[in-house]
Amino acid sequence: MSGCAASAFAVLTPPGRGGIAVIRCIGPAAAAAVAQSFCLVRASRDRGVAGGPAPPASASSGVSTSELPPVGALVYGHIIDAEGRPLDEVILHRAGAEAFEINCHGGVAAVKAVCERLESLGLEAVDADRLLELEGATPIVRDARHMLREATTPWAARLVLDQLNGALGEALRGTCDALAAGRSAEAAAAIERLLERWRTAGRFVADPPRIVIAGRPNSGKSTLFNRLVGAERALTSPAPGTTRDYVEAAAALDGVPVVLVDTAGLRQAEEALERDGVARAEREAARASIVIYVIDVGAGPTPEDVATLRLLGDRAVAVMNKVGAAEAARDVKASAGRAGEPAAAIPISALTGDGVDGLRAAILDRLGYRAPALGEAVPFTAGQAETLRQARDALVGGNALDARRRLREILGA
Ligand SMILES: Nc1nc2c(ncn2[C@@H]2O[C@H](COP(=O)(O)OP(=O)(O)O)[C@@H](O)[C@H]2O)c(=O)[nH]1
Ligand SMILES: [Mg+2]
Repeated sequence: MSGCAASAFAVLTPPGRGGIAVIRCIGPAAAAAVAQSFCLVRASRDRGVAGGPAPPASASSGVSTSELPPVGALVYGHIIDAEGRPLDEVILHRAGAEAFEINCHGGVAAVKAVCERLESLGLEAVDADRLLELEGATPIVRDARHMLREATTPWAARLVLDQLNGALGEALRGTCDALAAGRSAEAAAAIERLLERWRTAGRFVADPPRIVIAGRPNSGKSTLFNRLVGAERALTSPAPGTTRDYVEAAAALDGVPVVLVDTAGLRQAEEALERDGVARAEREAARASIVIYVIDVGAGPTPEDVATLRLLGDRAVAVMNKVGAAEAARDVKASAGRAGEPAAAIPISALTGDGVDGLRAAILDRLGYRAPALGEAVPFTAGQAETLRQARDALVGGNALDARRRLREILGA
């Protein structure tokens, strides 16, 4: 950490109840505040994990800053109030000369007690993002840490971790150097490559695409939804029209986070009960990145199915559901016809899962996804992408200086 003027702390763990909460304290006043509120508890042989007698809860008076653990060390003790009474038992980690992490119990009351004590000793309470800012973290590091807290799949976490470890920063610095040396063509190609990585991968981390499953009642939408989500989430029934509303769930396709939406049939509602659901289905389809349109192979595509698929155009991925194992195993590419036509429908069985891997691949393909290589530079926020586009436009306009300024903005340089 490069020393920062303000002294502050933030709870790094999410709000609510948990086993452990981590409170990070930084700044020139952090050591004094931690020393005043911390009381070292000597390890006792009597006190196992099972909970032997607690060390005497007699009043104590904190430690001097010279008694604080060295950088990198962890010590066990208590956070104490102004009278020296224990507020919680903690593991104190000295993360840097002016950085401490208090690992206390994750209960709401324990966290509140420790935070109030730190505030009373002059440390400012801030949120985790602000704390990183105070510590002088670059915008990429701040965004990456934020995204790592939000990431819902290991794929997304790994992609962001690569950027936290410097992949994006290195690519941007290389591009800045190229611009400074007058190698504009090289820089333009590098910016294009980064924008391409945003479109094909990074944007899915920032904003998981919505995938709506539509089709006539009883075609197998809810069964497919459950299979793709990997859990029994939506209600399925042999009676048409069981899903009267829509259900959505966070899911992953080969690790790429998506939001799946199961709907009532997209069709002229005859039953009043289904009418609301159908209207919602139409609204949902309008908001979707992709619509998986399910056709029951037994019923075959109706004129209405054909019309709906035409309307959805490129956004539709048609599937022919309830096919036998032999048909589903056929190469997806073997089916002829234009995208969005029933003839191009991907044969699957939502019930057995046959053909569903092919469907996953087809969806990712339609979304324009391409798996990034390990350690590859990938912009992962809409803000980074926007600034890259501005840099590209500046370069197209012959303003290399402005382009470089934009790139340095992402770097925080
Ligand atoms: N044989 C067979 N039946 C299926 C398949 N997919 C769904 N079904 C059945 O079709 C019926 C309707 O399914 P459901 O998912 O509720 O359809 P929805 O109305 O479109 O949501 C249920 O009895 C399912 O078990 C499949 O691939 N093969
Ligand atoms: Mg249903």
